[in-house]
Amino acid sequence: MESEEQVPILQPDEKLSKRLNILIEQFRSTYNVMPSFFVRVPGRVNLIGEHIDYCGYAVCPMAIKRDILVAVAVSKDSDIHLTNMDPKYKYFQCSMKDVREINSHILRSVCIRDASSGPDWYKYFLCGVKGALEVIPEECVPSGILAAIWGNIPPNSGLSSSSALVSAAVLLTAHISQHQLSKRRLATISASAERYIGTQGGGMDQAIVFLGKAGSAMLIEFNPLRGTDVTLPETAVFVIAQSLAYHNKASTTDYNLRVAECRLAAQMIARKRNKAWERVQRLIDVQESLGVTVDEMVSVVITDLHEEPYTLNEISKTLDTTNEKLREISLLQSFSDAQTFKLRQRALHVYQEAARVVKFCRISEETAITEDEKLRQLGNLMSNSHISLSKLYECSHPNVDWLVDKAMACGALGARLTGAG
Ligand code: ADP
Ligand code: NG1
Ligand code: MG
Repeated sequence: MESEEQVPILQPDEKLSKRLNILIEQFRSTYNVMPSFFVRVPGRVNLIGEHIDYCGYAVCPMAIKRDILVAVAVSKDSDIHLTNMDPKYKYFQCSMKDVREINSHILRSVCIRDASSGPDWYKYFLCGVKGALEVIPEECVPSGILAAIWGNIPPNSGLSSSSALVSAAVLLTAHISQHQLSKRRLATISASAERYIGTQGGGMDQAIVFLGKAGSAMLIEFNPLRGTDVTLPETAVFVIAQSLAYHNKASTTDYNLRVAECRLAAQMIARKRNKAWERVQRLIDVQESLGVTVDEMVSVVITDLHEEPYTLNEISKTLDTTNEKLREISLLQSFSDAQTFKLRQRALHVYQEAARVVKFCRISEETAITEDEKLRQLGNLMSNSHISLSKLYECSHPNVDWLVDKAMACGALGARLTGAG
């Protein structure tokens, strides 16, 4: 019997059945056998709560219909074979043993060293297989896997095509090994697995992929991971537009730099407030150790952190440590010696964005205000989120800002970038 905790069985409608038949044909013509099962994993749009999951704060995404579909069967040899419906993603084959044994640092560095266009597509799949193999007993896993992939989530558009692919690989590896894992476990494994690509993501994307429900957005909270349905006003319409500005997170340091800035900001505040900073990893940790609200953290940030960018030397001096130790416990990735860190701006964004998420969910469920007023308030929160991402977090792009301005000029109640930017 299916439980709430387990991934539901796919119930294809007419449109999906047509796609499955096309995928079966690709599978059969490539491997000369029929697939034995399929997995389907959605993309997501984040409504609010951007760049705060890795700081420990709740986010509010929803799953979308665009997906990654994979047809799968056991392979008689000991290899993973991958074919893709899109010819730009070339056929790939490697041994299961290599994926099992590959050192995570090697997979990560191999990926980072790739061209500026980002890691080869199959590496996202291998991250997922590797993540699953780490928790499934070796004797349960078949010697090899045949897979045919078909995705229609526009890549690099903030809709998390990569997490859908990684999560699909985790799910199919578990299923082919007859190893049942709960949705929450799959989400956690997928979040860790995707970090092998080189980015220190917070887990929002993989969580909504598995926990999301049709017809509602979801408040995703971390540690422990949990999802609560958020019912949006019936008249709310969300339009997703793509700026066509391209930026691959995995081949640049920008994303991890923001993660590091948040960690350093948390450690600096902890130190200034006489807390043991070495144990502080996330901005939520320091909030909890001070026992104050996120709103109060805004004043703490303004008091404790200055506006000018920090050098590593200044941070080490304040924390009474060395640059080497900081590189090891706080940066977790090499940055040039000239790198500076905008601690105040990043921390301000995080605490204010965390407060916006709480308000967004509260207003969505509010019964004492009119529908129009609800929409107006939700729209305002989304627009304020965008301003913060653009000005304090500096992760927008002129094309995205242009789209936001145009949307507002056309009568939208709010507009913002979604995803990492
Ligand atoms: P996002 O997750 O925002 O879409 P990323 O840069 O994180 O952007 O991931 C995009 C990458 O994921 C693509 O460059 C490609 O390597 C991989 N990918 C996405 N969709 C597919 C697909 N349908 N088939 C193969 N690889 C895909
Ligand atoms: P994108 O780049 O949109 O998939 C990334 C992270 C999320 C979150 C957002 C910013 C991964 C896989 N995803 O999402 O965890 O931090 O940026 O809110 O790293
Ligand atoms: Mg991605």
